[in-house]
Amino acid sequence: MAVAGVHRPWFGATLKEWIFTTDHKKIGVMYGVTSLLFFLIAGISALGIRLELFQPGLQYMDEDTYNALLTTHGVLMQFWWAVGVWSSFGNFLLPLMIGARDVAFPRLNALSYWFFFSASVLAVLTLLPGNHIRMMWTGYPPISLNDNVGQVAYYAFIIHLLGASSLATAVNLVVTNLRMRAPGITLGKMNLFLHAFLAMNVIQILGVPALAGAVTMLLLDKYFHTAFFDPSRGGDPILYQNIFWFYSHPVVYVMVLPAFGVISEIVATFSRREIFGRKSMIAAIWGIAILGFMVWIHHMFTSGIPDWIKIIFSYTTVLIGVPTGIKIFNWVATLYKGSIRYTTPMLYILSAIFMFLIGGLTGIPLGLPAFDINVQDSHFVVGHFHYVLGMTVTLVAFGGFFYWFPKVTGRMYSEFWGKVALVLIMVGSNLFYFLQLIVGLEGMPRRYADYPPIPQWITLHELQTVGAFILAVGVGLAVLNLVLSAKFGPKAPDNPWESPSLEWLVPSPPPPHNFDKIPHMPEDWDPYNYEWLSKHKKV
Ligand code: HEM
Ligand SMILES: [Cu+2]
Repeated sequence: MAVAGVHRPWFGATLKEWIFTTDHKKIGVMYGVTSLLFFLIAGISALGIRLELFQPGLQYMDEDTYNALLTTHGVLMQFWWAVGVWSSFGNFLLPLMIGARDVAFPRLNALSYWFFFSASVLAVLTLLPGNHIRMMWTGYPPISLNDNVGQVAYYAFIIHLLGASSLATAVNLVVTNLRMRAPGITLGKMNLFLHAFLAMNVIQILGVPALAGAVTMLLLDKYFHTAFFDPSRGGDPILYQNIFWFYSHPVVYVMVLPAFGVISEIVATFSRREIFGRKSMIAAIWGIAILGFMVWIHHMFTSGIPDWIKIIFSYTTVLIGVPTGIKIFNWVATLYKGSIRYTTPMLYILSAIFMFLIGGLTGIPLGLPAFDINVQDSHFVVGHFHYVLGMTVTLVAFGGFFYWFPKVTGRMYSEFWGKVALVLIMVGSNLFYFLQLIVGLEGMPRRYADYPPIPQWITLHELQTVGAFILAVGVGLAVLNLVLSAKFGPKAPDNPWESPSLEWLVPSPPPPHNFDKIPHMPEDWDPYNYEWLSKHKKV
């Protein structure tokens, strides 16, 4: 069964074609390039932070610059990398996987990207000296109501642009997924990647308005003299925290659910079998999405919340470990008795599962107020979310980049350098983040540019900085591998991984309209039926 005929490469488009395109594949590539670029900028600001923390005292910058770097790092990593990178995967892959020619609203899709791009330009401008924003990614009042933290209006505008972009993308992808699946691709036969994206986009649609509301109220307080949050005029700063975390806890699942989807695809392909407990996987995705909206108070255990509320949210937080555990169990059970192929993407994904385990296991005690009040706002929390968010999302994104690289570019990456990069990333990041957990347990507060010259702390900080630089070299190698292979890599076959999932049944790179005829998927087809492919050799 051939699902696409003429091979017309779309990749060599002119600048004008890139700018005016409504092709989901080009837009996906543009998201990928933008978010990777911002990942690098955010990474470089992190190296600045780590350099300053190498020794006690202030060596390289003043506190204000430190705060600006930390804000830039946090905002870019979360919104541009951990959220933004999935717009790349979603845009490129979703229509291909469901047998559609494009998303439901292609022009809206282009608008989403250009909103994202405009926000990107504005964000880059905050790096200029007079333009710094210094209120951290959380923007808590009353600090954010002070005049010395930078332009709140500017920051709010960036968030609104991003929010509009995310909302439009989310609506677009949900409609595409639900309305445009080719005949034969039932909900039950949908890739787990698509289920994860569906849930993630629903979270965006429900959550983004809350964040937009929070920053709008902040704006009104700052410039129009309302008093939602300003305690000096009778406002309640805790109200901001509630609204902010109502979105910003679920957003961690916006970052990690797509990663779960990608993990499932890659684990299945390279174990040559369907994901163990596929239905329970789908249930777990939705369980996480729903429970994710019921745990936000765990970010506020030290904000003077009544005890009975803390207890309820402690239960819900620990409960979310159950669907999360189910997913990890199912991936491992898939590997068991699978015929595993240790390709570069597979090794990134296996490393990601390992890192997620450490991240998840540090999250559970944080969900218990009795433990959390001791480490709140310490480097322990920073270590926790760098395991789950920093490393899991990053490893999965790179695993996904390598996995779909042949499809996107029509070329192969270097297996050898992909693996070398992974070794450096794993050594560097564990040296960095594990010691961050330890120095946090010993009381190192987060967001401080300086620390007392306790000999053990100095050693722990020095080693972390060394780890951060090893990690950076690994990431640099991985990016270089992608960039150079896109130009010089050997030609890739259409389906190098021998997967029956629909995106692999079209040429690499896919032709402009993906499918000449909308495919009708036969009864015996399934994206994870690896025997199906050998019976239909022609594709
Ligand atoms: C079993 C799963 C998890 C549990 C039980 C858990 C629990 C927690 C708790 C209780 C906190 C608040 C700690 C404090 O501020 O004192 C926290 C912070 C955080 N977690 Fe998790 N977490 C889990 C998974 C994740 C995942 C998957 C991500 C991201 C992909 C994530 C990202 C974060 C972030 C970003 C913060 C800190 C936010 C900030 O204050 O700036 N967590 N986690
Ligand atoms: Cu949370």
